[in-house]
Amino acid sequence: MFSNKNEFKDSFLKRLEMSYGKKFAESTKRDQYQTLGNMVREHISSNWISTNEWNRASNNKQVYYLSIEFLLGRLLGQNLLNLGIREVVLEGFADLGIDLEEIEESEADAGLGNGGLGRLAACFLDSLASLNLPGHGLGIRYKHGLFDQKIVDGYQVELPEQWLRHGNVWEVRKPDQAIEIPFWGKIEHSHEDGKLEFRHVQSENIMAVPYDMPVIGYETSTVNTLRLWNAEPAPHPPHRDVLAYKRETEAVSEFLYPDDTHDEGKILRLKQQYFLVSASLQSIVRSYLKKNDTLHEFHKHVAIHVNDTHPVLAIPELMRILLDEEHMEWEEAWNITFNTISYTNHTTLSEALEKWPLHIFKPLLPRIYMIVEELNERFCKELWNRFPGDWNRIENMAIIAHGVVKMAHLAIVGSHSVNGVAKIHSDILKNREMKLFHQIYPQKFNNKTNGITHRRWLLKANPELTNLITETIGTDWITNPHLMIELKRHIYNPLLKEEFAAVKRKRKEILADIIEKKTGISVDKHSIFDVQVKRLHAYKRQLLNVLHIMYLYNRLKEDSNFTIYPRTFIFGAKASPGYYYAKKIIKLINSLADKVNSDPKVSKMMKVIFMENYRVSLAEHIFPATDVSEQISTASKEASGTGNMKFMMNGALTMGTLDGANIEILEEVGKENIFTFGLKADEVLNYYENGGYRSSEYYHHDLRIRQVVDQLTNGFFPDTEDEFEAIKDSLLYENDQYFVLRDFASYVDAQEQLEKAYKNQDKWLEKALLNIAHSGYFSSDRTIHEYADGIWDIQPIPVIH
Ligand code: KOT
Repeated sequence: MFSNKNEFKDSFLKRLEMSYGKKFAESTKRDQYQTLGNMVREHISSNWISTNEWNRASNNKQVYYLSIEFLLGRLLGQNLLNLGIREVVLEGFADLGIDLEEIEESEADAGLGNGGLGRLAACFLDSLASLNLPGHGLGIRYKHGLFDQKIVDGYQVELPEQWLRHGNVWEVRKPDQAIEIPFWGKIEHSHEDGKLEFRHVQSENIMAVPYDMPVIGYETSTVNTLRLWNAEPAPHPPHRDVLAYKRETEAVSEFLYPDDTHDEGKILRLKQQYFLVSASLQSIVRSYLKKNDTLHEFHKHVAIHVNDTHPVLAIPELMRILLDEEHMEWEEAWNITFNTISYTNHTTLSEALEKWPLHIFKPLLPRIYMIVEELNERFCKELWNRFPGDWNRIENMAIIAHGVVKMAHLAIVGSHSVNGVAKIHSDILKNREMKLFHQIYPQKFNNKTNGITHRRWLLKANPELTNLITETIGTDWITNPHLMIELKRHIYNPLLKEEFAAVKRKRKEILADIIEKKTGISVDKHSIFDVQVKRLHAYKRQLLNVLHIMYLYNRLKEDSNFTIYPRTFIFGAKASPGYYYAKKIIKLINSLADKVNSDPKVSKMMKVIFMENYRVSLAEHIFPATDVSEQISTASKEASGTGNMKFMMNGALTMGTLDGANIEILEEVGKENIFTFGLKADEVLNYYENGGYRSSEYYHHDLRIRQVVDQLTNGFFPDTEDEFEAIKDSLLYENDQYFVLRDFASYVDAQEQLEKAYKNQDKWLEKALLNIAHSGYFSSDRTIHEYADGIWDIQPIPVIH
């Protein structure tokens, strides 16, 4: 079907006509997309079946990655690339006058995630399959992914996202494998043969129907599975308003909660979590019991990973299955459970820590609550034996305390591995946030620095740079990304520098065209493209970037001798709909853009662009075109960051604080090849502990700061006098919790250094190439190898021929 372009064309045209009953000339882009998608699915079906068959037949250990989010983006282009058939399709389409890129771009993003956590899960799936590892994703098939963002008058407006509007060619519904999940009701117990038996009665059940999506490895025959659960009414609805029951049931997989690093605490969210967990565990156990008689050795053949605490009910759910359905003793069930489960922590922000009030938890999940209660009692007893009389410690470590279930405590106690996502983050977990747990379980704690799949973020997003690397060092790096380091020998080669500059220029032109099309603003293609794209959050400090731009504006207006190297400041960010401050910052960026871009003099030297609806597919155009990557979070707050790695891999230089994985980027490239500034993590944490920071001092003593802070409310932004008062208040009256003013001067200095460095283009190109050379370490292939060896103990499956 895809072995040469003529064969491809024939079969494409036949299929198109057969499916749509029309001639090619009458077909729409959607018909063409759909036809190609179906052909690809058919093409991989035998490998998908054989991967499943192998997994069923062999005794190989399997890993299941449970995540409330999978931020996949578009799939057609990546699938064609991984299958090695993109060229054939491109050529065949060219003959037919079809632009493949246009067809690819007609696909909706699968945006089932908020940001870093969900995108990490997607990168991990790609690495698992590409490394032939038996690893599968389990998530929720949200009808609406993360909202679409529109900017109206500078404000964010949220619209429901509709990725399933035209169907989803990649999914296969499996109604025969549906699973029933009980909520509410009560637990009855009886004694059978001297053993306690529990029965969940009067429950309201929800059906979880699986939709399987193939996860296609890069140039391998492995096709793993991402199973997304859809919530539907159960065959025997409860005796009440049937329509209301149907509505409430379907609501469970209707929307993704739009909160990044924030816990919403709503009952529907807890329903989603148990829905995902129970469906997944029941289905894993069911398939395990098809080839094994008992679950006594379950943990030797199955690893279950929970992506943050959202799926942590996997612990009591597995206990429930082992106790109530398999009739195991507590001790054995517990041994199997914590040896099966491993947990990743993604943040230390207190507002993200999940705590479920008992008045919500207990009635919704009565049996699960009983198990958590028992777990808590046993754990507290253990603590009591080890630290007799230390009430304070027990209170601080308990799973249930002060009327809430602490999900992170449940996760640590019930798993054999707890990992952070960058060295500094794992250290903060061990030495500060989870210190008490580290004391009793030192062997559980470990670090797995995040990574990104170079197949999407380099091969797919930046084919021009991919070709250049291959021309320089051959092709081995593609399957062994750590070999990108071989590029280091060539960074002084003038020809390579020139060619890299040409690639960057081309990608900047492409982005400039997109910007012009979307915003009507024409940007200088020769300016520095300075980019901050990520969720809007106070700790990520988009505000620091804004204040620096305002400062440059002021200098340009006030001092005719002051000049800057032309720069285009690009922002992209979604704010959680209920996050008042974050939405104000979006308005502020847009007001600043209006002010700067409409100034005849200043706009010759700089532009400010806010790109609407930042998402995976837009990111693929942004990373390759960037010169400067803004990673300016308050030190200690960004657990890792992964955008920093995507920029680096595409030859941008980082402007960053010593936070998250920025520190490891610095360790890789050396301090000449990155720009760092600001407080260090321990300085920030000491301020939090001991006080001593007064933002007003910085406001009063630094005229540059006073001017920009005053401009937030003094009419500098026309017609917005009251608009930004809350931002000013956060800086002055709330004592600037994220140290924006404290780091301002240091940021301005670092930006001056950066500008100086950019002016020396020749050196800059060397630095950019060196960053690329060192980015292989940040491939998620390295990360997944570390998980496979250090946590899951899984082996690659043989490649099927
Ligand atoms: C927390 C609660 C709800 C939704 C998302 C989160 C979340 C997201 N917690 N951490 N993250 C980010 O995870 C990324 C992947 O590990 C990190 O790179 C990033 O620093 C975290 O903020």
